[in-house]
Amino acid sequence: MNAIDYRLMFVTDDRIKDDTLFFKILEASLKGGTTIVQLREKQLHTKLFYHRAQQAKSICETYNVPLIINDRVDIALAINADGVHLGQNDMPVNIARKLLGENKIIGLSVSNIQQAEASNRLNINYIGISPIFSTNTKTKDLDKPMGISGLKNIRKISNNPIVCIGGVDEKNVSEIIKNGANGIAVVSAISKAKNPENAAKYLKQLL
Ligand code: TZP
Ligand code: MG
Repeated sequence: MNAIDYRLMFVTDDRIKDDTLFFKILEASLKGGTTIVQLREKQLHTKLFYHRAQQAKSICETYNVPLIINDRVDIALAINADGVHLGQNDMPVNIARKLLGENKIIGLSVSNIQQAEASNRLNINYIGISPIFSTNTKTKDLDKPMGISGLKNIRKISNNPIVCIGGVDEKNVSEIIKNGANGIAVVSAISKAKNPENAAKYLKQLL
């Protein structure tokens, strides 16, 4: 697999129901310099999720940016996405790897040092520290924020690239990168910005 640029992951905002707006924001984020997209849908039925994924894939291809799918290995396979992002309670990594093959990206959320240690023994491409700071965007199954001290501890022991998610914005991005993360993953800092393209551009500059 080519080296993946994890610097700026845009995680799509499933609060946006209107498809036109949803894809407008996705495209703006790509114009602004998003380096990888994670399609995250917690509420859509499978058929609608699949259609959003198909469309997202075609937009990401135009910008030559990889698209990964949150939770759903089946949808990643169906649209030939570049990979998946899995949580601790999603499909086991070894099974996802079997299904996806060696050339796809698998990201895994970790919320503590034990999970990060265990992830060193898994066939994954990156870990997501989840959450690094507090956030209102995700309310279900959210662990305690790990903060910069958590990031530092995980950096010391992890073999994998690290992406930080949760409450990341232009005010804290520099500190995250300074402390060893390879990238940030954001929802609101782009999706809720007045101008999502400029927001992505600004975040990218800070990376
Ligand atoms: N996983 C951990 S925190 C989070 C997810 C999907 C939400 C991040 O959203 P925001 O708006 O960037 O804080
Ligand atoms: Mg999940």
